[in-house]
Amino acid sequence: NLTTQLAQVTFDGPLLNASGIHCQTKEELADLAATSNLAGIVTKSATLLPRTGNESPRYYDLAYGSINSMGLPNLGYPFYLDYVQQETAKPTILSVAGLSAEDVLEVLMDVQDSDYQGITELNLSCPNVPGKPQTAYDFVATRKLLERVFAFFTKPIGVKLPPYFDLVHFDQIAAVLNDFPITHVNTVNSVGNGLVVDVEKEQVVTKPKGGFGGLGGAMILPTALANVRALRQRLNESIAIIGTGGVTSGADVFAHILCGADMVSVGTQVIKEGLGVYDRLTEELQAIMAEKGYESLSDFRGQLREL
Ligand code: ORO
Repeated sequence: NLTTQLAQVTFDGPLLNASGIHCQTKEELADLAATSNLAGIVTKSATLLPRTGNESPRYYDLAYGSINSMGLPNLGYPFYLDYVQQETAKPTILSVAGLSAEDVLEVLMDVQDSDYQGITELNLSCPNVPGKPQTAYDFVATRKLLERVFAFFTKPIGVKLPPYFDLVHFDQIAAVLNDFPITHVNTVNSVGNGLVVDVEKEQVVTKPKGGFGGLGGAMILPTALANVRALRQRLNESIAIIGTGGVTSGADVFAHILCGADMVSVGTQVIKEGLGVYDRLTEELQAIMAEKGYESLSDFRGQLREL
């Protein structure tokens, strides 16, 4: 039994797509709706206006992960808001991003006024829009934005966070988030502004921002697990956690849950392997659970042992 709860919504299993992965167009979203062992659908982060995103090449596959600098290409929020109100195959998470606080508030006001009753996720951590900082690295700005959001927003909403690397920063972001009725945090977004060097060509591998981009995949697993664990130790119990980052196997899914994740999302590995990855991860997770004698995710969630 792999069912899990998030914000009063029941999911058949723990696995989600990472936002941005195969979830931008109507066709891609239809593929997700038809994907077995994918328990819910997260949309591409939607902005006020449609965006074509950054110049290509803007995604590069590596043996140890990926680097991307997509720049929030998306069809504009009305498309995704319409989609989540129609999709019925699985629960949805409507991801929303903004180029300014005003943009975010305008989009969220429309979500509030719509018939959508599902979960929304505010992306505070896109590293790839030139000139725009990652909001959640600014604790004061994050608090101010959430104050403005919760002045009118009454539907389930969580936040997508960037990775933090200093224990003090975990304390600081948790202190902000614990003051608001957020449903969940999704941790982590890509590790921002990495740089991949092609030694043979003596050049970068992606075009935007001189080659700087968000890192994902196997190389970020320990960072993702640290963020899940550190936030689980600090956030109110009422705030669920979606663990994102570095999942390539069922053991990695198990590790995320052991660190405290309620659900786990998969990005880079979907690009490498295709949507069949969710079946493989589920089989591997179930094999590990059977071997250990666990019947449900709650049997081991958050139970990581220290030495
Ligand atoms: N890429 C990421 O890695 N995270 C985001 O939130 C957004 C993008 C992008 O569109 O570039």
